[in-house]
Amino acid sequence: MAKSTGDIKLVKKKRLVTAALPYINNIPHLGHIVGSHLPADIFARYSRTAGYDTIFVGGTDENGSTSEIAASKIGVDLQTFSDKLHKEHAKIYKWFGISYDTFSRTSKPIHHKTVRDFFKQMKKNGFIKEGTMKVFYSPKEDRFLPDRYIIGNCPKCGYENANGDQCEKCTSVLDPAQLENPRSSISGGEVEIRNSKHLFIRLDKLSPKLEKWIKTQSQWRKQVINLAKGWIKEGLRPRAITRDLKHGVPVPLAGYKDKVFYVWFDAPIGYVSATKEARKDWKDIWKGDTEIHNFLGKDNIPFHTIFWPAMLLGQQEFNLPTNVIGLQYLNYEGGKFSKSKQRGVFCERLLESKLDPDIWRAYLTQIIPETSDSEFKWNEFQERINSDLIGNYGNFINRTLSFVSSKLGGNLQIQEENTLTKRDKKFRKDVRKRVESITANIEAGEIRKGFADILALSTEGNKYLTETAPWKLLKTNPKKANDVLANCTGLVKTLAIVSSPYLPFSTKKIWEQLNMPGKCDTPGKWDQAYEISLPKTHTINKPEKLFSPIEDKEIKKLKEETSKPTNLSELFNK
Ligand code: B3M
Ligand code: ZN
Repeated sequence: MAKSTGDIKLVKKKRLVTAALPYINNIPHLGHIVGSHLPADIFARYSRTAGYDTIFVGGTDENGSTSEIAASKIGVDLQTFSDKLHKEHAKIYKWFGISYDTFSRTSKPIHHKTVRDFFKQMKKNGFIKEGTMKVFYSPKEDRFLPDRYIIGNCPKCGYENANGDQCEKCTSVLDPAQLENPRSSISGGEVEIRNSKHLFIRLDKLSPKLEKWIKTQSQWRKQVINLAKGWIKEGLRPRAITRDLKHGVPVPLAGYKDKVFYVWFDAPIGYVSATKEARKDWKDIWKGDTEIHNFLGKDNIPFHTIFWPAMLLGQQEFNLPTNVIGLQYLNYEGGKFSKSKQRGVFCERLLESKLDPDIWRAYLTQIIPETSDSEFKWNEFQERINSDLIGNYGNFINRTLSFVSSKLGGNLQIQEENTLTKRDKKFRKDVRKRVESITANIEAGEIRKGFADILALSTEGNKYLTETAPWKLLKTNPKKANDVLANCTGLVKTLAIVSSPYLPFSTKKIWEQLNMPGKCDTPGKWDQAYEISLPKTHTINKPEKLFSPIEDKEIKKLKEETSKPTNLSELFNK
């Protein structure tokens, strides 16, 4: 369904984009940014510019054992802890330009109600049953130890610090009783097994439907679909959706006063609650003709390909995801990010650095762990920024606009069709093909490849500029010099549009320098990127350099500054 508003076409399809809701046990590091928020943001920005009616939601996951443990370690109540951490998260995502329509919280009443309603619907449909679960109990602490309160050896891969519900290393979803050598993660003390009454989701009953649905998901990345198929093949058993915890969403059922919902039951429903906050037409979004694109990290894949879709199939009202973009892990300089070892780039420090967020977005995009784990390296960061972003992309834009400004007084005439040379035609065709490829890559959630295409596009521009040498033509054939520079300026316009999802801050500046009306990321603008057209006669504004190269000494300083994470106790003056 295409609607035309002046020069802009709006494809009216609704598209809901989500980034996994981060736990707030800590302040995020770069791994969290590249592992969901940034790729989701690029996809959402693209979707808006391409004319989709886009809703981009996220929020903090504040329930469950993770936050409870973190707050109690510092000695503050969960509410105080969450209020502060939520603000820290929101501030960081804003700095990076993550364009959430709503960045919500799972502690909000609207979320609690959405979870209650969702549960009741699933129960009514016959997909919830009561049963007993073997859970760990600590006699010393006189409490049950669900999920992250318990650690032990993973029965699948042997990892020694697997949580009660999942092994972070191999991503296997576990039942606590499967852990070998279980111990309390708080006291390290002995634990015993007790039976506790809980509610279960009938994954066994939902499995055939789920399998059928998974088999039709050809758009999912291979790793994601293979993992999902593997779990189905292993056989799905009912899984507990309640926990013996104090904090979380209360269970609306007699006999469950001391329990709350399992965090992985309530958190994905957060996508619905956040949509409710963002839009009045939320029902339409969840029940109507909407595409849903979920971006998330490796350990979240089982929950987004099995657990959450099964919940949706059991609830029988809301849409299932269109694409589950599961990402791998980001490492830091040959190892893991580690707060205690001060290994990593800790985001709160970036906000204090004077560097342009787009520089970070540009490098981080190039290391999004799309198909395998990837690595942040300082020397590569410097190299990529100086050579790709500045030497290639920025240089083409600045070279073109400076030339137009200094040699043509900023004035251009668009090239007439009948004067196009073979080279000009090839240039136009190459640009069109590249933009098609950028579009296809982003559509498929291949964000990194889309950026590689953008760099290839400016390489194309630099080549055309060098081969046609307008600086020579100015003396011999000024008309042709104008034509070449008009084509290059047209490409600058195309570049501004197609790179606006990646570099939202710099492309605004490019658009101003180009002196183009409106914004480069207006909904529906994307279609104008395919042709390098400009108004018939056009005058640009004064060009300015977009980025400055990063020097060795700056890298050294940045590395020092950003590797010092905030101590959470200090944040609370403890
Ligand atoms: N909070 C896990 C994480 O932060 C979890 C994601 C929920 S998405 C619905 O990695
Ligand atoms: Zn494991």
